[in-house]
Amino acid sequence: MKRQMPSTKELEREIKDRVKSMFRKDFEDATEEEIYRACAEVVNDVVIDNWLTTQKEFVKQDPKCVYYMSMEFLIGRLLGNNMINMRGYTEVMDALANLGVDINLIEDQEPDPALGNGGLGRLAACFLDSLATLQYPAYGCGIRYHYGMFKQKINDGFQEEVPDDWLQTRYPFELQRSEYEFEVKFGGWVRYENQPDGSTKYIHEGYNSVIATPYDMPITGFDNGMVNTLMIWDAKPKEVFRLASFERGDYNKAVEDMNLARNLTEVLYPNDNHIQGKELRLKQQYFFVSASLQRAIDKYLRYHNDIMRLPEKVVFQMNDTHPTLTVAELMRLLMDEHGLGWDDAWEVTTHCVAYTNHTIMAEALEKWPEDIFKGLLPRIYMIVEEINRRFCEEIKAKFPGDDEKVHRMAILADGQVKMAHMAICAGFSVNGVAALHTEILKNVSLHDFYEMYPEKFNNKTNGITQRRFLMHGNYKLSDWVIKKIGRGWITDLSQMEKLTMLLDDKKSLQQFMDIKLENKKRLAKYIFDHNGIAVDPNSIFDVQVKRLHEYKRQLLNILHVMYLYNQIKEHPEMDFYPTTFIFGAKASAGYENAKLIIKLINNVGAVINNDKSIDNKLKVVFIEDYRVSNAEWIFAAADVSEQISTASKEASGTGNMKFMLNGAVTIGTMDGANVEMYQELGGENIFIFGMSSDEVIAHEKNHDYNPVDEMNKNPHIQKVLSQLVNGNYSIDNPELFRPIYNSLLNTQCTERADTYFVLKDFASYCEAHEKIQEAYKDREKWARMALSNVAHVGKFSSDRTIQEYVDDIWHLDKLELK
Ligand code: NBG
Repeated sequence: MKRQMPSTKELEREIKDRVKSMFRKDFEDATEEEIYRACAEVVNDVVIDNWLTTQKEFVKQDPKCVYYMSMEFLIGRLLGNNMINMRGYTEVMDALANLGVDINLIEDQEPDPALGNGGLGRLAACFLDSLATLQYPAYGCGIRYHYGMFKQKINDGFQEEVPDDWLQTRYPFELQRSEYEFEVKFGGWVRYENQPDGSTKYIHEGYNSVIATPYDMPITGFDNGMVNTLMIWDAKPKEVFRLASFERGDYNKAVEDMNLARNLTEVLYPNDNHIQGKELRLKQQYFFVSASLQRAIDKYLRYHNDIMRLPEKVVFQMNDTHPTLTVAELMRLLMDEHGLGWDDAWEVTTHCVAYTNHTIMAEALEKWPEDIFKGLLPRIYMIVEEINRRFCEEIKAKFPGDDEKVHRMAILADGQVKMAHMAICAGFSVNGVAALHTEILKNVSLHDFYEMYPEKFNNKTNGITQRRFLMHGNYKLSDWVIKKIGRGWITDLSQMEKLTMLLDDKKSLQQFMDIKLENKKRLAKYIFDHNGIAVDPNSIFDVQVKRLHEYKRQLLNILHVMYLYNQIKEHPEMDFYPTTFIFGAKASAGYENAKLIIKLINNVGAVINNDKSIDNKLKVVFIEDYRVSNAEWIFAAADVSEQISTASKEASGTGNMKFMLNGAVTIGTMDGANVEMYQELGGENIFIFGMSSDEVIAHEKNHDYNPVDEMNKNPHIQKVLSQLVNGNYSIDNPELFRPIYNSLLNTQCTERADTYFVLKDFASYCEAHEKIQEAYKDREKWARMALSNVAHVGKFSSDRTIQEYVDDIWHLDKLELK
């Protein structure tokens, strides 16, 4: 039976009791942190009961389930999310209010678990939310990084990285499950033994190993009593005593094992759309893949005896290439531990694994040097060699005489192990994350593979969960929508369509805009408290928040701000609607160009924000430490959403959808899921600019783009570029921004200059912004555009995405819950 949250009255009592039993304090004397912990336990009580019930039904009904394999789960804070999903948010809020405490302050005590970089990790978290809400059994499998995504401090305009010690105090929403520990082995060598029956036995020796210990986190569905599990793995050394006494006095090895365990799960690599080829990263990948597969097979064999029928109950979805070792490790377990021959093991594996591609960026394609790979995973390497041998035979048979093609497609080539090639070779499904992205995969970046296995390729356009990004982040709008069209949209976002009936209702439009203003005031206060900058909530809030990457073109945005500033200075009389440009972005710690762009944004802000002569027409704000928790408030407050990547480069984007859900109007290129937003919205409710992906791809192919031409024909660009290097924005060190200037214009080497076509799209971007200015001045028209965005957001729920994965790829069984 589903357990409900207690009533407000009961909650008041329970929270007070908890504070007393946990901290031996009266409520009045408790700190906010202590109250948070008490609330977490009260909510946990309900969650745990439902978790138990779900797991019991799981055993009884024996449904097929998905293991979502991902190096990243950017789950964000759980207290608020769990309260919403258990339908007790308002009750807790009221209980706390009755006790004289603001729920926001309490929620703010929770560390924001940032076990992910950006879109890829947040997508995984949204998927788990939707799976539980749709009652599909699922496990998230990942790593319990001790330090998640770093905290960003801005010091003199520069980014500084500070470790994110989210486990400093016990995290209330995780549960260590020591009963499910497994050993994972690295290094050593493989010995063969011929068996009497003619088969060969492979024995792994001389390895180092760690114990993988899982921590389970509950993933609650919305209002259905369903609770799935996110299992994140931590590493610990084999018992020190055992090491010393059983490893034949090999003290060095004991120390090595201990260090291995200590380092393995220490930190998340802070790279988004970029691979750092570090051996430790490969170790992390194998570690969580091996542990997760062992647990999955263990669970399967507890209730079934025919391992050949594993695909009937289990599917492993590989979130990008990071967990591709799933292929070879599953083969190893099936053959070496469970006695299958190659053909049977391959049959099972290729019906259990599927692969999602999340990018076409070349620097994100995972390739491991063969020697590192072989040294670290000797048995796995042997298996990969055999997979590769058979795969190359298959290519030759299908395309006789095309040796070039075999070389291009091989898993082992040029001294490297190509992870995507293995994922596609073994996966029964290969999907992209937006329609355009999937087309580019098929026609350009994975064309060879598409020719070989057209039936594997399919599209699953990304989505987001409306429970977190509207109900929790923007409860005012959420309540208003409930008043207007009921509650159906909470689990069926397509019902937002009903809002179209309000598009000509002046009173509703006004209410809608009043809520936006309230949200802008909330953000303005946050900005004042954190940045000391006073921004006018009545100005246009024009926002770009996402990871900093040159292809996402924050540079285009800030160059345009510099241009606007010039215009306002030159033409003080010009009719300009005051605008606040808001940025938030973390740059990977080693990505110099990206970090310099952050500095540029901050320096431009410092000049503009302090220039009294422009009468507060322009403000530039860089929000420090952009993360899930402040993102929710930022989306709620945005008027304009900047989705301006170079066409073809952003596989999908998901921030674009979160803004749309909150009634911001997009300025964007025809890239990623923007294309589908455009289709849902019609051209009049979105501002599209710039080159198409076909044009970009053609320029890249023909090498015929010269940014100097763009500069020469546009005096505004000339002026802005000269201001990059004349000390305008860096008096003390006029050369500071020279690397940015060179990246755009590098006259020695035009082929590599302005890789992302910033100057090429500049004029068209300026024009689109002029249209936004015009549109915003007509307040009613703008309200209609903004509300249209909410009304047409239905497609972009992760509930829709998950249902498509289930129908086309996973074929899961729904769990029945009373
Ligand atoms: C990112 C893409 C985004 C996309 C997310 C989720 C990687 C490798 N890819 O466009 O850049 O929205 O994945 O699919 O992080």
